Amino acid sequence: METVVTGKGTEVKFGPDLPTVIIAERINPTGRKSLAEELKQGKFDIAREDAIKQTEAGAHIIDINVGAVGVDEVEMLPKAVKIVMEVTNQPLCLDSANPEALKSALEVYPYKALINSVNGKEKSLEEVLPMVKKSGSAVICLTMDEDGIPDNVEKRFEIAEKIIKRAESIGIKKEDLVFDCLVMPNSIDSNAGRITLETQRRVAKEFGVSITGGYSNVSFGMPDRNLLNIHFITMGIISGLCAPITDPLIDNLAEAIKAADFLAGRDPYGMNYISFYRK
Ligand code: THG
Repeated sequence: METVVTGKGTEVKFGPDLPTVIIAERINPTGRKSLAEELKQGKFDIAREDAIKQTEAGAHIIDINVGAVGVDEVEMLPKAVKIVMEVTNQPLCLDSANPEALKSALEVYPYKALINSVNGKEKSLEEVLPMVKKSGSAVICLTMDEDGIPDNVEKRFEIAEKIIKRAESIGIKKEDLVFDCLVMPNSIDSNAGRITLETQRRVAKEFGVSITGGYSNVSFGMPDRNLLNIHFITMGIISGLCAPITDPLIDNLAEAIKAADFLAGRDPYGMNYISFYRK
């Protein structure tokens, strides 16, 4: 099983038996006042610079989220997509809770995108899945529904099953569904990380699908967030994680991922690990 997304002349593959790929999270105004301010003024200098820096740091896929108070995502998401395509050939992950914004961004993206996201809510399934099918994109599936984010593995698993059934019923292939078992701040509930990882293992084992997640969420409210983020990603990698949404600029992250892939049997003979050190 392999999930494939594309950019200009670039193809990125990930899956349960493949090396981990990085979905770069920095183009997101949440918690970044300067970026939020810039987007409000209709400017993209920081976003452009972030796309360049993240690509140079080895990001495989670039997430674009322009959601902030005072920003019209339907107008701004496609504009950001065009700007980012000018400076990187990596595939894009179109990140919005607003289906209309996803639609307008898809209209300007001529390759196979990763849509972020659909969830188990009836409204989301009805609006987003047809868009996925029509555009031939892949999509991130959040294991939450009308009742919010379940606090237990069983319920998250059931939502994953529901999304798979609905997607397959309209002809979307399983390899185009990338499950996000929901990463929550471990500072609020000490079991948050454990629940995410256990859900991932169950979803991966039962359905054989690709797994992603907003891995930086785990460390909100704690000191040395980068340390926690690196460790949670390496723990995720042995629990089905294929493509974390994270900050590729974190020191030592790339090394840690190469090591974890090798130790988890996802880098035969350590070829990637070894060639990384030759560089
Ligand atoms: N699942 C999916 N998509 C997502 C998320 C998810 N997209 C958005 C988010 N969650 C993942 N992206 C981020 C981006 C930034 C941060 C966390 C998650 C973050 N930012 C710092 C802060 O807010 O303090 C600021 C960074 C800086 O200033 O450099 O932590 O869960 N599918």
